[in-house]
This record gives sequence, structure tokens and C-alpha cells, in this order.
Amino acid sequence: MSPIHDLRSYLQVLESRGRLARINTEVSLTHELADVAATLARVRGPAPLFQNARGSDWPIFTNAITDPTTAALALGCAEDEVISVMERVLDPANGIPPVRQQTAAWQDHIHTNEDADAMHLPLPTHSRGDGGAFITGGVIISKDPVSGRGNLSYNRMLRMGPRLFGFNVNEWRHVRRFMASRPQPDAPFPIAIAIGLDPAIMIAAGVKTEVDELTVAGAIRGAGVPVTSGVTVDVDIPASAEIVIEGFVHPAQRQYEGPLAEFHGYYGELWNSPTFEVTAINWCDNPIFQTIIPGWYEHIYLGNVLPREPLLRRFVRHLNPQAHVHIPPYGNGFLAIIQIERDNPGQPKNLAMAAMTAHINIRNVIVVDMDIDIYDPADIHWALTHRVDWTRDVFIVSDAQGHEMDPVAHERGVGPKLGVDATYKRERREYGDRVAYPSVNLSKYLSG
Ligand SMILES: Cc1cc2nc3c(=O)[nH]c(=O)nc-3n(C[C@H](O)[C@H](O)[C@H](O)COP(=O)(O)O)c2cc1C
Ligand SMILES: [Mn+2]
Repeated sequence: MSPIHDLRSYLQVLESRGRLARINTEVSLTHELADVAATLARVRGPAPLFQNARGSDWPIFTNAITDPTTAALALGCAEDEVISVMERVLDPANGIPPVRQQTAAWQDHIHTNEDADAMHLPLPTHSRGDGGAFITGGVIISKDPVSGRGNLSYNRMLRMGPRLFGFNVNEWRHVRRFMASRPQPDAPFPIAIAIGLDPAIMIAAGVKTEVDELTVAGAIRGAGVPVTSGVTVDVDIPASAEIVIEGFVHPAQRQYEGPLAEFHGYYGELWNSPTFEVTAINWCDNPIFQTIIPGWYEHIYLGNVLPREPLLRRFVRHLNPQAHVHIPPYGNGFLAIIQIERDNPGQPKNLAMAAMTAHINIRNVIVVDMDIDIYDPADIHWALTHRVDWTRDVFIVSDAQGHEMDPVAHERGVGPKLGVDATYKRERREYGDRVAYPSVNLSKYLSG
């Protein structure tokens, strides 16, 4: 049995590893909470549990998964096993379906219709470019009206009133397909939003697959996720959720929502999106609210790093079975790092070409040696500064297909891709080994 089965057991694991920061200093929901969390993510610090957010009755948790350490803790594996675990759980053959149960702790406090008040929810206005208070860390649960299978996704939701939200959904998402497949595509569509979750469910919700993403969460935990039907909507909601919002998407009742810090690292534009009408808001005793800092490390980790590193590694290992890969969160999914024991001087560029074709988003590829810490941006920069002859070691493919929201791409995602061989070319000149000082555990030296 995994020691992690809900948000609280994950917080215990984080705390036991020194990766949880209980923050008692009062913070504002407007910008300040996100500023603190974003700073912590940038320095690979502990995940904050804000216990004194102004105007909030509930503690607020964020940065569940922002780096290789928290990814490994959430998946219950070693850091160097993260990609292999993701590869295994992404295979639908390994999926474990959810298990229905009658009751859930979030049914302890049920508020339906006029009693449901979204103004009570402690929704942060995260970034300075955001157009209001958004739900960003809620997992949307829906159901295919044809097959009856469940589905998880993330859809940002702008609070527009006590029972009204915007509902952002791209054209090609499953929720959009489900709604459009009905005889009356514009009819109200039932969904639930689960907040405060086992990180296995958070990881699964970022995955693109043709099966119920809850089966991916089941595969992570080695057991079916317990689910309970909603009070006003018939979808299977994780029983361990802290807070559940239920209601109906109105596909044709549109309103402008946004901007919000987007995955590509800029503030987006307003979208003319469907709206969501609340029918119930439920929570367990003393619930913990959870959010995701938009356009920042957790957003990228769930959407672009964990779900994509397995295929990237498969493409690259087709050429070099020993290669390591990483999609660093600060590159917003557009950058890939490849690490090899360099042998054939021509191979780094081939590896970069393989990486570019693994995922459409990957635009810049840097190939480094084994003495570079691929999780440390400063080390990547060291390799770029010390091991690249820019007249020989880079190549550019112009007008390749990239992501349509890539800030460097032109129309419809067409733009450049760049490969950089940042490996040590000993055949050109021999410098010996690089200066190195092993990292020490600073708490041993700084305390007392
Ligand atoms: C934190 C986060 C926020 C996201 N926000 C949105 C969003 O507002 N609209 C959208 O269409 N996709 C958004 N996505 C992407 C989808 O939720 C995600 O790709 C998911 O896998 C889609 O599920 P589906 O394949 O079942 O449609 C977001 C992803 C993450 C990780
Ligand atoms: Mn899906």
C-alpha cells in the first residue's frame, strides 16, 4: 500500500522530508500568496501551506509538484525512477479503474443551490496580469455521454459571482468533445471540480490519454481510486477530495474570461468561454484548499514535464540507450536537456534532432555531458558558456512545426528549432576535468 492516498498523507510525507513549509505569517490572496509560492519553487524550496491567508477560513496548499524531488515523493519512487514510473502508468494496459463507494468525507458539509456561495472560497488572484480570482488547482471531472467513461482535466475557472464561473476549454479537449457529441450540444453539461487531492490524481489530470485518467492515478497507487457520486451531478468524484464544487457548463452561454498567466510564460488574452453554473459546494471538516500558481513550475510540471518525458526519452534512447533527458520547468516545455556519456562526436546533434520530433512543443535542445547537473539551470549555463563553439556546435531548422502558442513561432506554430551540442570536445583541446565541489548538507553547518 502506498503511504500516500490523499492530500493529507502527502503533506505528511513532505513534512517528514523537510519539504513542507507551514507559513503562519499573514499573506494576501492577491499576488502575495503566489509571490511567496513562486519564489519557493524557483529556489527548489519546500511547498508552502499557508495557514493564515487573509480572508480565508481554510489553509491553502500549493507547489505540490514543482521539481524532481517532489515528483519522486508524489510517485513514491526514487528521483531517477520518475520517468520510468510515468512510462509505466501512461500505458493504458497498466490502468487500474476507480472503485465506487457510498460516502465521502466531503459530504460532511453540503451546500446546494442558493446555499452554495463561491465567494466563500479562498481563490487567489495569482499573478499581476490575471484578470481576477481563478480556480487553477481544481481537477475537473466529467463523463463521456456515449461510453460513460470518466475524464479528468484542468480548466481554469474565473469567479464571476456567487454561483457563476468562466470555464476555459480548448477546442480539442475531451470535455469539449463530450459536450459536442450530444444530440443537443448546447444543453447544460454536468461536471464536478475536486480540490485538495492525492498528487497521483493531480498528475493523472495533466495526462492526455484516451482512457479515464483516474485509471492512471490508480496505476500510480497500485489500487483503484475510491470515488463517490456527486450530490447534484452524476459523475464519479475522488472520495478523498477536500472540497467539491458541482454544477453545469453552459456551452453557448459565453462570457469573456482572462487573462491568466499561461503555460507559455506570458499573460494570455481574454477568451470568450462557456460559463459554469454552481449547483453545490461541499467540503470535509476543516478542509485544505489547494491551488496551482499559473504559468509557473507546478503548472509546467503537470502539463509538460511528467506526461512528456517518457516519450522524449524513448525517442532519444532509440539512438543512445544510456541517455538521460529532462524537460526543465523554467523552459515552459519548449526546452529539452539531454545528457550523455559522449563518444561519437556527431551523435549529440542526432540526439537533438530526435528530441525535436518527440513533442511538437520542444524547440530548443541542449546536449550535455555527465558532469552537468541537468536539474540546475546554472550548470546548463556553464555548459553553454564553456563548451559551445557557436560557429560549429549549433544548428537551426527554420520553419519547423512547433506549438501554435509558442511565443517564438510565427503563424500557426511554424518557427525555428535549435540544437546545441554543449558537450566537451576533448578532440579539439584538452582542459582536464572541470572544477567541482560536492554539495554538502548545509543544515549541519549553519545551525546553532
Ligand atoms: C495547471 C493546468 C491548467 C490548465 N488549464 C487549462 C485550461 O484552462 N483550458 C484548457 O483547455 N486546458 C488547460 N490545461 C490543459 C488540459 O487540462 C490538460 O491537457 C488535460 O490533459 C486535458 O484533458 P483531456 O485530454 O481529457 O481533454 C491545463 C493544464 C494544467 C496542467
Ligand atoms: Mn481525457
